[in-house]
Amino acid sequence: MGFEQNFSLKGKVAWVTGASYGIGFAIATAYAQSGATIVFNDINRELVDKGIKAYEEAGIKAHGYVCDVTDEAAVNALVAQIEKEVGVVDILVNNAGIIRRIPMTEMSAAEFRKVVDVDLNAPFIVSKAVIPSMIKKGHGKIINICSMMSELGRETVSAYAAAKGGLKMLTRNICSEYGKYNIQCNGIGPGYIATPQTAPLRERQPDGSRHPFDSFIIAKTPAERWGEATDLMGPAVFLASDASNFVNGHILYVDGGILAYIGKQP
Ligand code: NAP
Ligand code: GCO
Repeated sequence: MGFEQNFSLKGKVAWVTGASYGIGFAIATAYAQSGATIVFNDINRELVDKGIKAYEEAGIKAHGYVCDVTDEAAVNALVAQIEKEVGVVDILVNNAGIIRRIPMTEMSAAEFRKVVDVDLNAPFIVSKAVIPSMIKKGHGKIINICSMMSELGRETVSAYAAAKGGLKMLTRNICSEYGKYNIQCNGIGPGYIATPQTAPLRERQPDGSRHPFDSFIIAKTPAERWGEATDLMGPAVFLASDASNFVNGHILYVDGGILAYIGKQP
């Protein structure tokens, strides 16, 4: 058996939250193509049905469930249902997330709390729900989808940056507390990726020119392009596979070099 088998996910159950489309969908697709059985959830039936259809079109039989990841009772019930209908979760990707771009002094406490609830509290809730069975099984992989904002701030994203910064430290703490049970918890920090979440930052201007933020990101990225969700597939498979069994508490930035670069001189 060649070394490449260390990257196989054959026989594993992988749950990617919020994976009807976008980054989660790309990661789940990579996992399926690496041999895993795919479980995903999204916040409503319409999105789940859309996701199931999209997976089918990609040749993947995915198990889709409606679940709001901020609802602890619903998450715990879903874990029991997944274990009964599919099997124990070997790989969890905390992907579901939201962003609200509002200047901090104009943001309500409720809006701030909502972002933190989805982007930080939910990864806690879902990880807490799957870890006991991972301990019993003797292994587990938890991958938290962090962000450039786990390291950097920018105007209007205070709640998101606070949550993603917290998610980096939650990742390190799960590593610290559960590494002895052969559970590896790592993060992926995507750069600026072309998904619906960043569509407002890439909209063409009325005169057909690039959005100013679009031009800014191109100047800040050595690769001189936005990332695609497919750019995350390889790193996600690596962190979910046996090839990364001694990698723990690490945030793998997949950003085309943004964090290493001062930016192109205007
Ligand atoms: P996206 O297009 O907004 O997809 C996020 C998914 O999560 C959507 O399906 C969304 O459903 C779902 N979701 C939101 N709240 C949920 C909840 N309470 N329960 C269950 N599902 C929920 O985002 P994306 O660009 O693919 O990003 C995925 C992850 O990567 C997020 O954590 C994001 O913060 C992170 N990220 C994105 C980028 C980027 O440039 N795109 C870069 C770094 C990190 P709805 O459609 O109903 O909202
Ligand atoms: C923003 C963007 C970013 C990306 C991503 C970068 O408004 O700055 O949405 O936050 O989503 O998190 O890594």
